[in-house]
Amino acid sequence: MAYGQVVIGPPGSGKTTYCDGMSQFLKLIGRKVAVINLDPANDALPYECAVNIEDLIKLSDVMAEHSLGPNGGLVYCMDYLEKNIDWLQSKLEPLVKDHYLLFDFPGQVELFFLHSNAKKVIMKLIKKLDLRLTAVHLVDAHLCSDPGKYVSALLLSLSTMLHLELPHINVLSKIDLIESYGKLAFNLDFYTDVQDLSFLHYHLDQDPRSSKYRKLTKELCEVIEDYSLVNFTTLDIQDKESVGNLVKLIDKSNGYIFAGIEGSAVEFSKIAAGPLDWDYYRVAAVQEKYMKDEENFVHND
Ligand SMILES: Nc1nc2c(ncn2[C@@H]2O[C@H](COP(=O)(O)OP(=O)(O)OP(=O)(O)O)[C@@H](O)[C@H]2O)c(=O)[nH]1
Ligand SMILES: [Mg+2]
Repeated sequence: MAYGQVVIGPPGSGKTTYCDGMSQFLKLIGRKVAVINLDPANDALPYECAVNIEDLIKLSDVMAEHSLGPNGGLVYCMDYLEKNIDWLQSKLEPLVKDHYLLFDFPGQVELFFLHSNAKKVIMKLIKKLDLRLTAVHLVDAHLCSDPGKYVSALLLSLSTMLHLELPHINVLSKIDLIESYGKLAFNLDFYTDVQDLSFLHYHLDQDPRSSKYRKLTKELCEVIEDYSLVNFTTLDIQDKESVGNLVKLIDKSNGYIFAGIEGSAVEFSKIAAGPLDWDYYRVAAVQEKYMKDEENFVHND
């Protein structure tokens, strides 16, 4: 069994930089990390990659051979990867024994909420190699500076979560730059917690383009709230504390924190479903305190 992350998000949201920074951080805390580049358009990789899709198929070849543009070419490459999943499986087999895996995916978001190839690749790997993966969905924090773009980011995050069906963490990336886009209409908590989107309506009305779609946007916001699935955490990839907090969240979501627990699943569920010792002690402590207080009270009398 191996643990890892599927790093996805719109173009330029920081996926490749994230894989680089995250692998450095994880190595610093003592994990063996393998970064797998599944973006055939990634030509200048900042990290040393353990597996590179370029060794299987090159985007430039696909575009030339099939007269496709870069986006069509990428869909073709994902399709080709799915058909040749054995190639990827054989490359990953020696790594899964002791490595933590980071998958760097392309930024074409339609691959993750519309087409099924990328999802099938992930699902096949999970099944064949017994992987525990979390989808880390990066969205540029810049989108918070415009209410219309923010609603799009929410919709994209929701559709990706529903499509991929993986443990999922949405991240507002490049949070260090947020102040450079001017003052936000709300506190950052509003954008990360996604609690009450009705507050956005006033701001959407200020823009004549968005006010035209007021009713549609209102309905979309209601859909997002009804599902109640989307929230964000923030990330500045150069800040160790920020990366560390995200690692804690990811470790909880894919079960890495339980990796050290010995014993079978049955034993584990016995512990999980067992009586809560701490509750007993808490009650006992409260009772003790209560009795002492009463004693003092009686003495003072
Ligand atoms: N300030 C800041 N810049 C960042 C951060 N993360 C990424 N960047 C910058 O954002 C730009 C795009 O980053 P990439 O890692 O190439 O983004 P990507 O999502 O892999 O892009 P595609 O693969 O083309 O979809 C680069 O110039 C990075 O240096 C961050 O946390 N803070
Ligand atoms: Mg990239």
